[in-house]
Amino acid sequence: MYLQCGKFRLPLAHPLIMGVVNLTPDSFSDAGKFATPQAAVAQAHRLCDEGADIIDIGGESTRPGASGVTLEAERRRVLPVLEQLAAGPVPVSVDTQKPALMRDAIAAGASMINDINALLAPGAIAAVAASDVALCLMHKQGTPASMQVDPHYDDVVAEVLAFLSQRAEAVRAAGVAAERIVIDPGFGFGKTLEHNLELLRRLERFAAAGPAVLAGISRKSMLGRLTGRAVEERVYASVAAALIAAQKGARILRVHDVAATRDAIAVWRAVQGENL
Ligand code: HH2
Repeated sequence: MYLQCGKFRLPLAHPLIMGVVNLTPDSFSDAGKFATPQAAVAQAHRLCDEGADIIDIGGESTRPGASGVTLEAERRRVLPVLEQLAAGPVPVSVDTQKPALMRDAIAAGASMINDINALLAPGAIAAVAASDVALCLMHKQGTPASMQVDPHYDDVVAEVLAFLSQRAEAVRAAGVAAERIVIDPGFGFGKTLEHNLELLRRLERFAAAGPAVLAGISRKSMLGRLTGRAVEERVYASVAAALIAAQKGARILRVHDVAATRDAIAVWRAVQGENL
């Protein structure tokens, strides 16, 4: 099994580590530390040195309560960084909901489009279908502005899985090869702590659905609720969550702390008897 990710073919025999670089002034997880292109590129190189298999860059914060940014502002944040990273040895994913930026990013060498809106925006599927980039389809309930107000599900696992299966089908119907599709239950996106825990507990069901599963739990508020710790002190909880997700079949771990995650995965793989 492999993921077609632009010109890269990434084996999925063991979990890949996706290192996050937020180009926003207002991300919950790193609060504007990488908002200049130089700082962002330096951070991306650091994460690659630490063992990231994919770098995810994003120019719009999606934290609960965030308001959106204009296409122009998002372009100004993302494209200069992408242009500097695209020729490197590690595939670059662009985290965006905007079809126009998806097109620009693919033209500028992005290998993956990571859409928290599961390509639901008009024109999004058409913007990506004819390329060879990987596509991450994420579930959310509501929009970042209001999603944590009162999330409700009768059966969170069944509903999120049904949504992701439908979205994967819609993308396949547009001619996208199965090897390009990734699904993500969207931890923290319109979910209570109990919803998030139930999704993690049952992650095998997503892994059994077919497409590779991405889990993005790193530093999120569910970990703050469980540990009582501030965002910058959630590395141990993040590693624990990533390891649980990996054991339950996640094939891409979206994390801020690459070195720590890589070490945990190395131990797990060794215990499984893999030759490293
Ligand atoms: N989480 C965030 C952003 N993008 N994409 C996917 N596929 N899955 C996720 O869980 C996910 C995501 C939120 O985290 P972060 O990028 O650190 O923060 P912010 O949105 O505030 O920039």
